[in-house]
Amino acid sequence: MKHLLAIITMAVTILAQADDIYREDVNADNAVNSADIVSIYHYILNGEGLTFDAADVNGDGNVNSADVVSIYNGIISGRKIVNDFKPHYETAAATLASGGRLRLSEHYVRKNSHIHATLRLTEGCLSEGTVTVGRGYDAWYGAYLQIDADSVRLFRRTETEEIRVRTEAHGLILADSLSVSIDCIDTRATMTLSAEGHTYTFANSWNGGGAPFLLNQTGHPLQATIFYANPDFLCDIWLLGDSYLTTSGNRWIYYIGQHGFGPWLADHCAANTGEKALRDFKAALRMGTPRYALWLIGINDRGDIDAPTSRWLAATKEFISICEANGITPVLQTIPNTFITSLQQLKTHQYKTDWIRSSGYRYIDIAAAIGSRPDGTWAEGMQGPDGIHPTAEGAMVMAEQVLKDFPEIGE
Ligand SMILES: [Ca+2]
Ligand SMILES: [Ca+2]
Repeated sequence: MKHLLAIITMAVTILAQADDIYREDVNADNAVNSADIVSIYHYILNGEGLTFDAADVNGDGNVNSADVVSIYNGIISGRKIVNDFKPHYETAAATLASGGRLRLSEHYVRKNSHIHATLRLTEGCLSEGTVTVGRGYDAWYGAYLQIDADSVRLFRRTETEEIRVRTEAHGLILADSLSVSIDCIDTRATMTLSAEGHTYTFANSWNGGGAPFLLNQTGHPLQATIFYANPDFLCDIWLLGDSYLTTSGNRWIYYIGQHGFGPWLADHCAANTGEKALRDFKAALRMGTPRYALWLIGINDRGDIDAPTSRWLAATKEFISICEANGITPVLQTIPNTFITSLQQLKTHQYKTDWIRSSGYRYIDIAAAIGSRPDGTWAEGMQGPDGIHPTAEGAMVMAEQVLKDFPEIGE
């Protein structure tokens, strides 16, 4: 409270620009000031006066001191988040029959993902069966927790199989209710089970993507809710891509991250194609609107014969028209030719790259940066052993090109 009074005493008032409404303006009076801090404290203490989405200023799915800090930072720095009046979360609730599932939108935004599920249990239901909560059930990159009366098991999915990563005894008494939270920051998640006023928490590496879900396999009907939120939906920059966006030392995103740049939203999965990326972009747009959307897509689409492949081109054109209809600046990326070592096969994307270079839209010239050649090889030292991904040196060169062609990522 002392802190609150200090802030109020400062009485800093910054009037919002006439045409922008900011998320920090939680009480919607067109000013971001101490009154917003008072409003949010009132909501935290009493649960009244604001809607949940208005109070969750930073969009992480919780209303707490971090949102107060967001308002405070907005007042002090003058940098505020323009409100697009979208719900920055998704939720579903139902009484699930045994075998029933709650499922939210499929996308592959991973970092900063927050999943929260609640269950009303019936006597003994978890002695005979399980509930499963996570992302991507039956999908590549799925990761989820399967819970019974005694234990919680963490699974992840590869392209073809389900792998049990670890099993923990949770030590909770699961009688009336259970809540499950999975909070993923970057590539690690903290998992929390709560029941009867006790909690069990553990952390593990986490690369889960796909639709958030809850599955009832208890043999009994259960009341359940699932909630997904991600503060990255409020970012100005969205990156739509494939395995090139993995955070490892031979990917350009790693070197951009090393500079401390960001924040951005990254929606990516390995082998992503134009059609899948477009579908996920549409799902993500229900929860936010960026200023820039980067279309880093094409290397997994079919190779070109005498024109850009039609499905990639159709998806790319639709991506551009969605951007234009929503006031988003599209930024494209040229596609390196590859020589897939395992198949001894050239895959050329030259017509895609030519189309991008002459499209009139902004683009990042990755293909030029790494010296992509017509035979699928790249300049000396740039191409990794699989012929598709870069070496660390190639990734660094790509990062430099990204900063040159899209300097906004460093601002
Ligand atoms: Ca206000
Ligand atoms: Ca929040």
